This record gives sequence, C-alpha cells and structure tokens, in this order.
Amino acid sequence: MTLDDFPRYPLTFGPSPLQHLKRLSQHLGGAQVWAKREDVNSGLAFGGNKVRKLEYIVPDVLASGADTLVSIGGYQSNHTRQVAAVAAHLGLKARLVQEKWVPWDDPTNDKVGNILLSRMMGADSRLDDAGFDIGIRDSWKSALREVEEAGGTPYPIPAGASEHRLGGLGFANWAFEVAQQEKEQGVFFDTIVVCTVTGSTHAGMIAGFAALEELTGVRRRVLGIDASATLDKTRDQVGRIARHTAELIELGRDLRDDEIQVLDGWAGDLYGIPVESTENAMRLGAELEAMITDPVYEGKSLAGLIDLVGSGDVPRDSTVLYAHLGGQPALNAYHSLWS
Ligand code: 5PA
Repeated sequence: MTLDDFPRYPLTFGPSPLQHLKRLSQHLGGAQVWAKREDVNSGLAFGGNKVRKLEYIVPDVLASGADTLVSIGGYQSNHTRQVAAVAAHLGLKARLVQEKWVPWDDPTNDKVGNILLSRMMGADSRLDDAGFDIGIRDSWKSALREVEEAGGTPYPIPAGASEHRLGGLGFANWAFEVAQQEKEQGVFFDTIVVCTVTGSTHAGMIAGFAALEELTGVRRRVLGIDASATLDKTRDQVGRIARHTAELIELGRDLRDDEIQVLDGWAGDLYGIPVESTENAMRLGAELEAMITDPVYEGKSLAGLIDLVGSGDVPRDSTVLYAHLGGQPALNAYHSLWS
C-alpha cells in the first residue's frame, strides 16, 4: 500500500497555510524562515497536529464500531482536547485521562485552556496524579476497562496518537502537501524544524520526506527539537515510529541514521516548564509576527530554530520551514509568564 491507499477522513480545512515570516527572518539575519500553520488547520476546537493524525485513524474508529474514544495526556494536553473535538464532531463519547505531567503551580492549570475546552465538548475528563511519561500507562488501560465494564465499546488512542499503527500517516502526508505547495508557490524548503515529544509528528515527516526523496532524489534536513526532556525515550520512539511508518507506506528501504535527528538543548530540565530561551522565542514570535506559541512545545522548537538560524547551522542561503503544530490554548494556564 502506498500512502494514497490509506483512507483519510477529512477533519481539516484542507492544506494548512504557509507563511513567510519576513520580520523574524530579517531580525535573525540568516536563513529565510517560513511557517506551516497547523495551529489554524481546522475548525474543530482550534485544531492542531493531532487533527491531522486523527484523519487517518478515524476510518479505523468507524470500522471498529466503537462508541467511546479513550485517550491520555497531561492536564493541559492539546492532544486530548483534539480527541474530544473529534469525538464531538463524530457523535462519539470521549473518556480522557489527564495526568499531572507538569509540576506547574498555577491554580488554574487543571481548569482553563485545553481541559476547559474538552469539558465544554462533553468529554469525560478525569484527573490522575501520575507524572510525565510518553509510554503506555496503566491509568489509560484502566480507563479502557472501565468503559467496557460500563457497557461501552472503547477505541484506544495512546498519548499523542503516536503508538498507534496509523499514527505516523498524517505527517507522512504532510510532506507531500509541502511539496505540492512548494510547486504552487515557487519556494523550496531545504530544512524543516518540528517539535517532538511523543514522536509521531516528526516520525511521520521523516517517512514522508524519505518517500519524496525516493521520487525526486532531493534530500532535506528534518530536524526534531526535543521538548520532552526525556531525550532517549523520545529519540527511540521517533526512530521506531518512523521505521514502522516507512514500512507501512512501502518506502522500500531502511531509513538512514542521518534521517532521524532529534536535537537536544531547548527542552530545559523538565517537560512543560519553559526556560529563558523558550520565553525569548515566544516573545520574539509574538512581537515580530503576532505568531503565538506556547511554553510547552512550540516555544521550545521556535527557540531551537532561532538558535540554528542565528548560529548559521542552518545556512544563510537556506529556506527553513517551521512546523507550527498548535498548542495555544495552554497559554491560559501560563499567564504568570506575562503578568
Ligand atoms: C505536541 C504534542 P508529538 O507528540 O507528535 O511529538 O508532537 C509534539 C507536539 N506541539 C508539538 C504541540 C502543540 C503538541 O501538542 N502534544 C501531546 C499532548 O498531549 O498534547 C502529545 C503530547
């Protein structure tokens, strides 16, 4: 099967917009920086990267006859908010496990932003004290069991929809969408910068751009910026999902090590806690471009991009694409950064 053979259930507006960040590019004085805006990709509760992943998972949900999507994330998970949105859109129920992934003291952390939106959309969102881990959790398995015991039919969606057989397809397709937009707009991105935590966004891109390379012979750098602060786990998960997705779309060769690059240096010590470079990047994006990023994910990958462009690691004659994956609703719980 090639990518086109997998059914895709439309949840997005269509191709997400590309935007040349001219003022940021000028400020950095190096490569030209563009963004591809997954933060405005859908009308479903502000969209984001998970909506694209779910486009390839929903056909399997519908075929399974399930009535309840069961998923997991932190209190301010964007992923669980997007699962709640897709459930509402499809007329299904959502049971969400929200763990205490971030030791962030804001008293509104479990009340505003993403979790508020999930509750508004009718999701059964329950708090759990467990800390951050991108792996498969017992709390999620118990939630699946509880739905079953109550007579429901659960459909399991792991954290970030990453450890799902089809989790990488949404962003494998993203690579082809980029190539099409490049043709239409007369631009070429030699470098892609993307935030990575549970891994299937970056992994899908790796598989997709590898498939494009087979067709065109053109190589690009797809740089994942770690925001998990558990680098080994994320690196391992990205590699595994990239190889699995490459196999699924019949790439026909193994991935090279240089195709799987998860870069360290901008996550800080803990997932979900911004550091100085995060706040500076968030400020720069907002003040120069009115491009709003969050302190958990996109602020950290933007910080990575800023340093890579500023240091010349991404050379002056490059055109770099920043994948903006969404995440702004969590900002409500981080108001103290600006007050
Ligand atoms: C998330 C993830 P991956 O998990 O696919 O690596 O994506 C990282 C990422 N940017 C990047 C934003 C805005 C994200 O929300 N969020 C998770 C969540 O629970 O919200 C899966 C962790």
